[in-house]
Amino acid sequence: MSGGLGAVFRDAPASLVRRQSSLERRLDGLRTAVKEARGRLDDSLLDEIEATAARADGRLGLSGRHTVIAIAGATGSGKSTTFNALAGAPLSESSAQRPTTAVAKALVWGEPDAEVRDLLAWLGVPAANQHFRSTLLEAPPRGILPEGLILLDLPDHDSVETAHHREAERVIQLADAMIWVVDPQKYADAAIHQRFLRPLAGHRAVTMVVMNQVDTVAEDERPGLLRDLRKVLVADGLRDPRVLAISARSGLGVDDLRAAVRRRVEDNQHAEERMAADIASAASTLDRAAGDAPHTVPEVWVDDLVRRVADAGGVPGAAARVARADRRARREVRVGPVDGAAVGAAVRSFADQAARDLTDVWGAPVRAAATGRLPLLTERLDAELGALRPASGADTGRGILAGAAAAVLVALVGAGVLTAAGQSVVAAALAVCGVLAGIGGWLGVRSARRRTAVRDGRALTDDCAEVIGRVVRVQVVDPVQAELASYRRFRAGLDAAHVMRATR
Ligand SMILES: Nc1nc2c(ncn2[C@@H]2O[C@H](COP(=O)(O)OP(=O)(O)OP(=O)(O)O)[C@@H](O)[C@H]2O)c(=O)[nH]1
Ligand SMILES: [Mg+2]
Repeated sequence: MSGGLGAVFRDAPASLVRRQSSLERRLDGLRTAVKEARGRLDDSLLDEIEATAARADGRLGLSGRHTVIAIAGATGSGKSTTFNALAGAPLSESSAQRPTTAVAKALVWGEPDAEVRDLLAWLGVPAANQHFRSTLLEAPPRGILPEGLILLDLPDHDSVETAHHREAERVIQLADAMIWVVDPQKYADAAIHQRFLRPLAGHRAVTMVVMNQVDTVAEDERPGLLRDLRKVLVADGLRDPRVLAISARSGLGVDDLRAAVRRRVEDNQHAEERMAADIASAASTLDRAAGDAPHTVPEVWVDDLVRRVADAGGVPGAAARVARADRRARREVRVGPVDGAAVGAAVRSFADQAARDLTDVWGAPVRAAATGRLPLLTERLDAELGALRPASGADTGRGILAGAAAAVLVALVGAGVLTAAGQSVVAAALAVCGVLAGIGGWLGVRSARRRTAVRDGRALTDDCAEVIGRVVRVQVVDPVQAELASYRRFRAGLDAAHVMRATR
């Protein structure tokens, strides 16, 4: 967390709400992402993330002067004994019977004002389980714990009592920071690692791990034990885990734990850090669930789709027939009907491109957007392409033909006159010129007609491309673009939710 925010935190009034505008922006981003993901990603996943956002929202509106630290762990690890040792008073029943603690207990190092009562109510700690330093019968020295600490003793997360798990899990989600208590026998048990420490690996800043009951282990075995615990925590994904060894029963290491708690409470950033870690983890979950998508459909993909649909409609063949046909026959050339299977294949490969880097869940609506109107697409294509009539351009050869005919006529008449005048050699030459003019004219006419036919063929190709482009845009590309626009808003939301990651 940035130093700036930390400074603001210390100087500001009690409520977190106004100071945490950056967290609020991140929360807004997360909510936007969830909104866009509705109907696309799994509902239960989105519900969970909404609940995370709601919890952060709830905490933001409550006391920023207090830091809630929950003591969590397996049954019998010594949570209640640790709680009592920290408090310097036997507040929570600890026992050899398992499990003992059923409902969270709170010790507040401060006055029972309205603000703290609101926070305790939000945490769901019943009034009977709320203890305040000033109201303890044997008030311990004021300075043993930091002002503003709310220490919670939780039920276990692993006993036969499911009500205990639920209570522990509920409060673990709300606390600003956690002290995980493990013991030398059960510290490697799967439950705590799989269900809590691994999913909370991103919450390192608000996680302390305590190896309790070290009095039961020979002194020379303790370093090896702690090394092994650290190894297990690293395997959980916790970077450079900090581990404290204590004996809550004998008091060994309890002062160190108190000092660690004091540093964290005086730092006064745990509420923010917890929320930031929750938001970052939720955003990463959404990230993984969605995958990546292009922000828009590139035009080359559309061009490619249009080309493939044109092939499926037999457009190149029709254009070639027009280019070969005479003027009357050109009018008879028809385009389509399209080959539905080939159109389907073209649309599917277009969809595959758009959904290539998305996960299956988010890819499915993108694909559905592309293929959802296939029957309508072929119907529209058949109707519009079928209605197209190839142009049959006027023969530009007419002028040439008239000119050539006039030249032949003049040559022949001239040749006749010259023959009559006894100029037979010149007359023959003129006649040859006339014949050549005739041949030239005929060739000119032929090539002009061919050019017109080729141009009409190209015009047909263009007309078809225009029709196909328009129909394909409405029936395929636009629905995909709408999906991608939603993805864009989702991504922007995630980016906003992630925004402080770089500074952490
Ligand atoms: N030897 C030894 N025993 C301890 C220590 N801490 C706790 N115990 C004992 O372990 C047993 C369980 O302690 P609790 O504090 O009740 O354990 P807990 O984690 O609160 O258990 P639940 O409330 O059932 O979840 C008790 O008999 C304690 O006296 C310790 O540091 N050393
Ligand atoms: Mg207990």
